[in-house]
Amino acid sequence: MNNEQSREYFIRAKKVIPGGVNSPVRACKSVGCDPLFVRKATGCTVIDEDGNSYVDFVCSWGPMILGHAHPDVVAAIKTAAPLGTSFGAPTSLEVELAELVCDSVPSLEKVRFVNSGTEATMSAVRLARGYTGKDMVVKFDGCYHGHADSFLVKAGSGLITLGIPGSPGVPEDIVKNTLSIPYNDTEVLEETLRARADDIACVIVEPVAGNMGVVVPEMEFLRTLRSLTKELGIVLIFDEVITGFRLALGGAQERFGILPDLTCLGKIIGGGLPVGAYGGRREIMDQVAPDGPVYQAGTLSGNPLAMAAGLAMLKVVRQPDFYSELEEKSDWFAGELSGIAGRSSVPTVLNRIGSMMTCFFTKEPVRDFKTAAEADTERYGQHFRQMLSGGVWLAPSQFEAMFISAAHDRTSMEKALAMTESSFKKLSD
Ligand code: KE4
Repeated sequence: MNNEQSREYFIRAKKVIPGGVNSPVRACKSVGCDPLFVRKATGCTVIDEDGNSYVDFVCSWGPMILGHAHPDVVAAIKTAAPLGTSFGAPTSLEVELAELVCDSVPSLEKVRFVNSGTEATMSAVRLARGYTGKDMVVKFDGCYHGHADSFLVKAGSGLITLGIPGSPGVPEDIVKNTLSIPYNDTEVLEETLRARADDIACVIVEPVAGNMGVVVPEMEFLRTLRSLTKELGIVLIFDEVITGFRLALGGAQERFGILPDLTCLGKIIGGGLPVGAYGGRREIMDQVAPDGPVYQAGTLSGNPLAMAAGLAMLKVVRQPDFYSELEEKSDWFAGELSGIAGRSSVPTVLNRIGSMMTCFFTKEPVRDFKTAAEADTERYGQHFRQMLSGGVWLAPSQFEAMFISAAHDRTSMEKALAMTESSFKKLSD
């Protein structure tokens, strides 16, 4: 496969952009290869700068649930652009999108648009702190909520080891209020919340984890989380940046029937343009400026092109049968993938819910960060490179999700499955 153009762009990029990329995981360091530069994408196919085409299971890390360059989304952007690209003033588009988002997500009475998932989660945590008057935040090992300081703590910085910075540049003073405890561990959860209820403003959780690879919550864990936070006056924040509009129209909270106090959204909600959002009960959201004292702002929040793209996307996913058809297709693909893995001698565990899944190269079930970390990342890297050379683009990290979109057809999925079978044969040699 000729990667000459990508190689040249990468050399140029590294001179003017840190690591040659605008987000670290795109550098493909953990899978032992250089990044390919994308020229264009349509449907479930991505074409790189050398003209090589790939069946895409990254889907821009989740947003492209309709597939790339969906005609309705492209048309919406084309219609909006000539009317002006940003005003710094309210528009009808953001009202329409806010109404549709609140109508779609069960716990949302009000929503504020921002420009990324990170902005959404950092704002939701500030709001929870402002609303409760308490400072502590509880998160879970292996869950990622964007790169705001208070989230960048070392895993396991729980009750015993208060927040330890997970990155240089993050002051201990900031993360000492963040506790990180194991996902799916109901006992530690109860112990932590009861011990520090008077100090804990909120718990933030990925209701299905996507950032340690896909890890599905045990229902007892999620139900206990909801009941305990209600009992103890702690704000429950569902970070649905990945699961929102992915697992159901109303996200994980609709799928599981568990309603948080605040929800963070991103990715899909912008149809591929930069949109994040946080929202929840009116009583809490009315604390946000200018109505309330909790400050949050953004020059490009509610950007008209992004709102137009988000509206177009939402109108497609709100069509009857959208999610049932995606579920059926994903179910078939996961079944075939499990069959291939089961027939090979390569130890793998497939975690899947809806149209998001991860094939872990490990023997034991993966139910939290500790068991996810047992996976053989070397072997994953070899699998990634073999699949890429066969024209299939997987997430360049064992600890991410792969996504099925409405644009994945039987032919593209069968190609990916055939490549998987051939890759597994090489892995078991
Ligand atoms: P952004 O700031 O990247 O829009 O969203 C942060 C974020 C928040 N919450 C969850 C559950 C997320 O998954 C993310 C971002 N996800 C990663 C990959 N899983 C984005 C990819 C990247 O960092 O380049």
